[in-house]
Amino acid sequence: MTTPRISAPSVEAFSAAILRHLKLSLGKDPEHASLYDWRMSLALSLRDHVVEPWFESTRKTYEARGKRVYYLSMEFLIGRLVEDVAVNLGFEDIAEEAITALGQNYGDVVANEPDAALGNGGLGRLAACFMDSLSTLGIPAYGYGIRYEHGLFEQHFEEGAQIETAETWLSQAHVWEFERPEVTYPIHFGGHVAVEDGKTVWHAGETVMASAYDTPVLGWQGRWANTLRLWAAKPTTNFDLESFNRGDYIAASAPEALARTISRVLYPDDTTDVGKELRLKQEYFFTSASLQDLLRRFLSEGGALKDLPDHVAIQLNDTHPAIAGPELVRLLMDEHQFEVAQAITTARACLAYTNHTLLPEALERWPEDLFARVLPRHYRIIQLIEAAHFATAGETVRIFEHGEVKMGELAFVMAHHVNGVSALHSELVKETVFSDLNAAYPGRIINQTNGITPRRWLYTCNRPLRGLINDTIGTAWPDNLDQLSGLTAHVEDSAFLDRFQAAKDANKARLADWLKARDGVSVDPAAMFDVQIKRIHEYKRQLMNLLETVALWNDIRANPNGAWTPRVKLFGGKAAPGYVVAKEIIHLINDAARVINADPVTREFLQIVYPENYNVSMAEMLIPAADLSEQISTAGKEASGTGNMKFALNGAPTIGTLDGANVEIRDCVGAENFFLFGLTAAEVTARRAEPDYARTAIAASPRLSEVLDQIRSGLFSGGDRDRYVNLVNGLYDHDYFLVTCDFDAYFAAQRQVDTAFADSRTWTRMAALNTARVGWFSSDRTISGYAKDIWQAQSLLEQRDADQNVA
Ligand code: TH1
Repeated sequence: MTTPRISAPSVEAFSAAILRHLKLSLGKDPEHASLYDWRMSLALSLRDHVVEPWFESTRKTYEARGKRVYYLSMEFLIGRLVEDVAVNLGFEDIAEEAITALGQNYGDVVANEPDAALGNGGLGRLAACFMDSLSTLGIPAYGYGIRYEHGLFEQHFEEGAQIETAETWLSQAHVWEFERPEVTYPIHFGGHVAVEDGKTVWHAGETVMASAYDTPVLGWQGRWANTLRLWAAKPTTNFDLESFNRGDYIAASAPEALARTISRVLYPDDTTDVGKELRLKQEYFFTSASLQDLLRRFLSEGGALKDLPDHVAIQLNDTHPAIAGPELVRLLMDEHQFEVAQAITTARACLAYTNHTLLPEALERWPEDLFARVLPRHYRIIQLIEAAHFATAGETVRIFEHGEVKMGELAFVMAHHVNGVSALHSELVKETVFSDLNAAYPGRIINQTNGITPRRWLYTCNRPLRGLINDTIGTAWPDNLDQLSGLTAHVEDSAFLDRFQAAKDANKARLADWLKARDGVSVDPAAMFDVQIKRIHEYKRQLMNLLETVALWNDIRANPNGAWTPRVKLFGGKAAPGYVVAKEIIHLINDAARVINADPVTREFLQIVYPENYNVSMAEMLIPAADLSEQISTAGKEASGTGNMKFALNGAPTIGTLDGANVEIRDCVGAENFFLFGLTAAEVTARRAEPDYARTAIAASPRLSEVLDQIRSGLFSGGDRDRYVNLVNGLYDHDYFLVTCDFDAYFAAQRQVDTAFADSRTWTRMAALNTARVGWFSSDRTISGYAKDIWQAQSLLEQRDADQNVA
C-alpha cells in the first residue's frame, strides 16, 4: 500500500491553525464565532495542506511533458468538500479531535457547508467521481466547466407540490476556489463572416470574457492533485461611465448584467431537451474558453500544433461540449493557418465523446437559423466537416437534417472514439441511434461502464462499515476496491454478519435521527428501508413504485393481521421545473403519503417518506441506511445509473430491471442476490408494437385496476377528482414506459423481497455479498479504462514516488 504523502500535524497544532484562521481570516474570536466561522476556519486550515501537493503535481506534469486529459462537462455535481479533503489528506481524526477540543460538534461543523450543486444528477456526479479518480490515479488532468452563480434549484413541497427557489451557494465565500483574474479569454457570438484577402474572418457581434476559477482536486492520501477550472462570464468593459455620468444608472451596468447571464444559472433539466439560445451560448462559452486555455498551455511549452494529439486528450461529457469539434477546427484554421483537412484530422485525434442517453428528447439538436445566427463561423465549419464526412463515409448520415444541426452526429464524426456508459447501453448505441455511423466507422464505438469513487461513497459516508472492512481485510481497499472480494470468505461467519448488520442498523438510526430533527418525521429503524432516490422521470418509474405501495396498502387493509414485513418507502428527487408529469408524480407521492401514513390499520407496516430537496449530501445519508435499492427503469432507457452501484456497495440489494449497469451488477453479485423482474429491452420494443398493450395489462390485473381507480377517484387528493385524471388516463392511453406491463412482476418481486427480508440472517448475508462483489464498479477502474482505451494517458504517480524514494 502507498503511504500518505502529507505528514499530519498534531491535534494541538491543527487546533492552533483553526484558531489562527478564525482570528486572521474570519476576524472572529472563539467566544463570538458561529458555526459558519468554525466551518470556514476548518476549511481554510485543511486547504493550507492541499496547496503544496497541488503545486507539486503541477510541477511534475510540466516536467513530464506527457499527455494531459481535459474533461469538458457542463456539470460537476461535487457536494461538500470539507470532509472529503480531510479524508483524502488522512487528517480526518485530527480534524475531528481539534474541532471537538475547541468545543464544537464536528458533524455540525461539516454539515454547515452548502453543497456545490453544479449539476443535475448522474451525469454531473459522474464527472465529480471521475475527477476524484483522475487525481487518485495520478493522471494529469483538468476538469473544465462553468462556475454557475446558481446551482440546481432548491426544492420545497407546498401541500405536496414541488416549488423551486434559487440556490445561492456563492452568497458565502467559496474557500476551495482560487480566482485567476489573469486567466481570461474573449468569447465571441453572432456577427457575420467575411472573406478578406482569401482569408475567412469572423466579425463578432458580441463578446464576453471567460474568467478562470481553480479548485484543487485532491486524490486519495494526497498523493496527487489536479485542477477543476470553472469559467465565469464577465463583461469586456465593466461599467459604462458615460451613461453613469449622464445619470442613467441602469444603462451603466447593462454590459455587466448582459455578460453575466451566461454563467448565471444551471439549466435544471436532466435528460430532457433544452432548446434555448442561452444554453447554446453557455455551451460555446465554456468550450471555447477551455480550448483556448489548453492551446495556450500547449504553445507556451513550445509544442508544435501538429503534435497536439500526442499531448492533449479531450473528453466530451455528452454532446453539451460538442461544439469543441468545430471550435478546435476554427482555432487551428483561422488562428494557426491549418488547411481544412489537416485541422479536422488533428482535432479528431484529440477528441472523444461519451454518450449518456438514447432518449430522443435528450439528443441535442439546434435549429439551423438560430445556430447560424449565434455561431456563424462554426456553421460554415460544420458544413466543411459534413463534407469531409460524406467524402469518407457516404451520405447516409447527415449532420444537418430537417433544418437542424444534430450535435450527436457532429460529436460522433469529430471523435476518434465514442463510448457508452454500460455494456447494454453501448450495444444499444451501436444498434440504434448510431447504427449507420457505427457501420461507417467500425470500431469507433466502445464501452466504458461507469463507476463511483469509493472514497466518498463508502469510506467517508459509511464509517461503521468502513471500520468493519478495515478490521476484516485491512486498509488497502479504498484505492484498490477489488480487495473487497476478501470479505466473501467471511459471509458464513456469524460474528462478521452481526457486525455487518450492526453497521447497517447504526446508519438507519442515524437517518431516523436526521429525519426527526430536520422534518419532524418519525420512522421505525427496525422496518425495511426501501429507497428510490434519483431525478423524477417517467422512465425511472417512481410512479410504478407508488402504485405498488398503494396496492400493498390495500392488501394490508384487507388482512391487517397478516405477517407483513414492515417497510418505509423512501423517495428522494427533483423534477425539472417545466416537466409537468414528473411534478404530478411528486404531488401524488406526497398526497398518498398523507393518507397512507395516517391510516391506523396499516401504520405499523407501511410508511411513505419523501424528504424535500434531495442532493448529494442527502444521498450520503440515505444510501448507507438503505436495505433495498430501487432500480426499476424501463429496460433500455437508463443508460447506466450510478446510484445502483452506490447502494450495492453499501450493502443494499437491488430490486431492478435488466437495464443499464444493473445487468453488470447482477452478474457480479449473483442472480440469487438481486431481485430481478420485468421485460427486457427487446421485449419492451416488441410490446410497444402490440395494439392496446396498456389496457390489456390493466384489464389482466385486478390489483392494478383497483389502484388506478382509487387514484382517479380522488382518494388521495381530498376528493379532488381532477388532480390525477390526466396522469392515470395517460397510463391507459400512452403508457410509453410500460408501467402497466411490468406492474404485476414488480409487485411479485416485492413480495419475494418481503419474505427474504424476514429471514434476517440470510438477508444480511445477501447484503454483505453485494458489498463484497461490487469492487469492480470503482471509478478508478473506469478511469483506467478510459486512460488505456481512449486517452493513451499515463499515471505520473510511480514517477513521483520514485523521485521521493518512497515507492
Ligand atoms: C445520465 C443517465 O441518465 C444515467 O443513466 C447515467 O448513469 C449518467 O448520465 C452518467 O452516465 C444522464 N444525465 C443527463 C443529463 C443531461 C442530458 C443527458 C443525460 S444522460 C442534461
